[in-house]
Amino acid sequence: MSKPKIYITKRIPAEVLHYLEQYCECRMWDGQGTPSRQGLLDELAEVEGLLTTGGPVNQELLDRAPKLRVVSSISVGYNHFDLDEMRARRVIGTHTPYVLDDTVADLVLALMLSSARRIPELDAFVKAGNWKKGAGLSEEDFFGMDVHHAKLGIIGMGRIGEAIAKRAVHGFGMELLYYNRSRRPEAEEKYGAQYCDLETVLRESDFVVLMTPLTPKTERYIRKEHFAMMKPTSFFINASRGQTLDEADLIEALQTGQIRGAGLDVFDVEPVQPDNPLLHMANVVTMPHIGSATAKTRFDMAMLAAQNLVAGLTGKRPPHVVKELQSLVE
Ligand code: 8YV
Repeated sequence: MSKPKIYITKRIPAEVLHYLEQYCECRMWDGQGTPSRQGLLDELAEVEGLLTTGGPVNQELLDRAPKLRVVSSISVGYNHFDLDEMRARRVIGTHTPYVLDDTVADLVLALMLSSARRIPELDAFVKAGNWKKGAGLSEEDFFGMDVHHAKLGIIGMGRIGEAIAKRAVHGFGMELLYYNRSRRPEAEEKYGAQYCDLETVLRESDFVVLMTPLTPKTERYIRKEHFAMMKPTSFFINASRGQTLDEADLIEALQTGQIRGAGLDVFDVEPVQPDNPLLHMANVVTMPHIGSATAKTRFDMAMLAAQNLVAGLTGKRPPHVVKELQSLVE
């Protein structure tokens, strides 16, 4: 029997490709990054499986892929899936939860520490040769804010939220508030997290971490009125998706001193545009959407995505079908 054809939209580790080749006829994009939209659409006519990292899986793409049965994303977020279209065409969608939780949580703590202790700003100061006697600087010019024993508010207490809570409580003795659609008794028991409404989390926290997945309900979820509730000494950290907040409102909150600073791994438009005011604020630490980007975690994500794809194409139930499409495999 011939193997199902699959297309892979980015270079993946050789070991993962070898695994896939046992079960599938693989074509992999071997340029930088990912193919252009047109380049991708032109690959899909015969494809039964797609291994991807982003880019809309929508009507346009599905029309060009009449044989497609499984889309496996090398990501935990799947806001790029048009779930209604996929359900209507019985295309299974899978993602890669669990394997990236600790790596993303590490980055969130790094964003908290680097924004509160002004690490990129002061690193640039030292490297520019400005740390010298007689420069007219006082001790206070280098002051930051303490992370240890501060109050952390987590919006979105999922698996990554819990990994952040663990670090914050066990490593930094932080006090924890959280807001989530439903209560998370485990986070309450293990980390003493206190369940509050959104307003209390925003009003009382020294650090607010936004970790909610992007869905139609969470689009532009945090806006002007929410930033206005935060303390002027507080920091806002986002490692979910840029569209979970109103970026113009965040910029205004930073410009007007409503909040003290921000640590951002994600942006409304990515790659972030050079004229985005966030790139020109000393109190904002930016990263190029690399929450999960360590060699080990990216390997684990690619392997898990490959296993999901193979399972779906060989008639087995893939381990990580996204919850909205579970009905397709029941
Ligand atoms: C990126 C992420 O999607 O998993 C997610 O949802 O945001 C990230 O891991 C990943 O970088 C794409 O390869």
